[in-house]
Amino acid sequence: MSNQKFDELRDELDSLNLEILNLVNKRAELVQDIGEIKGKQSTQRFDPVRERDMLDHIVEQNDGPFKNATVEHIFKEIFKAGLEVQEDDQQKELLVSRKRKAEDTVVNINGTPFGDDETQFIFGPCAVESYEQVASVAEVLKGKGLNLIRGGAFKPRTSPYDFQGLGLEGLKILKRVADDYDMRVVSEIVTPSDIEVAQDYIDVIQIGARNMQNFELLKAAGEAKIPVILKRGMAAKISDFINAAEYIISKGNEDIILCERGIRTFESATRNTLDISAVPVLKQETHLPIMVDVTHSTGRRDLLIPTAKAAIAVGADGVMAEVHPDPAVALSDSQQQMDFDQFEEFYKEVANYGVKVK
Ligand SMILES: [Mn+2]
Repeated sequence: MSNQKFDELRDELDSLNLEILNLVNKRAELVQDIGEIKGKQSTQRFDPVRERDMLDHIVEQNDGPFKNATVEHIFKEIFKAGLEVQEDDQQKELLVSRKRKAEDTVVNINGTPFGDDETQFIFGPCAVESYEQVASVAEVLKGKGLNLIRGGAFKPRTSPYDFQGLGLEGLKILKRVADDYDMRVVSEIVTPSDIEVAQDYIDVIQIGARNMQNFELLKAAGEAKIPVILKRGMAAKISDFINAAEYIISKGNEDIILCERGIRTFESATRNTLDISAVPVLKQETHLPIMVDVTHSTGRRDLLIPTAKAAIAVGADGVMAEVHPDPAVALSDSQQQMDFDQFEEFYKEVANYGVKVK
């Protein structure tokens, strides 16, 4: 073969490559158009029957030299890349995403803004045990000018034999405390059908870590008229967490606060591993306010102050911690709740810690 012929063949190859590139991108554009139409009709994007038909049709026309299996393989990769383009587009479209809304969402909890320049705190006992118990905590918090209080009425516990909470009775106690002390109450709801009635008693619905992917509960919370604190599941990736929030917002409720509460890792020095970098990641990816639960992430009283400071330093909009008048006799999480003296010390250290990093 002459050198000239060799060069010609190479040139031809180069221009074929560009032709294929053009065609592949043209195909991707078509797939995007189809994806958009499908998105509007909310049809499933991946259609295996359609893909099989396309592959069969291509293989029928194959005259070689590639074997049918090779042709199938090549086209499967092209199809896959097309689907990925659709998914990227879909990602951009998430209602919770920064791409969709650049400015920070500030959640209004009955007059208390969450997500603006001020760091918010949510303290309170793990579980509602009695009016007197919650009221004594409210008294201390109110003395500090704090407006938000938490308390569990429905307690999803690891063991079915552990204290399961007072249920509706607990919500009624919270309501009384809220009225008597002019505070806003946060409490976990675990059953979709309880969401509606809960709104008569509480100001913020909490969805706990164990329910982060309880999709029926998320949808019900999305139809609620009050804000939602969504806690990260203990084995949930940040993308799972974001999608869980999307379930809520997709039903119309935009008042969502994300709560990092530690994830399960091999480390056993702390109850969970506080994923502190989740805060700035979530800040970048979403427009929602983010808080950190230092009690459940560490499970250790001696780590509450440094982790709360870390949370504020890294850009969290709020911190949650458990406070109980007498943790030793608490019906749940007795090891990790603060008593009033410890709370005093905690709040003194943390209340004015640094400036919120935006
Ligand atoms: Mn607890």
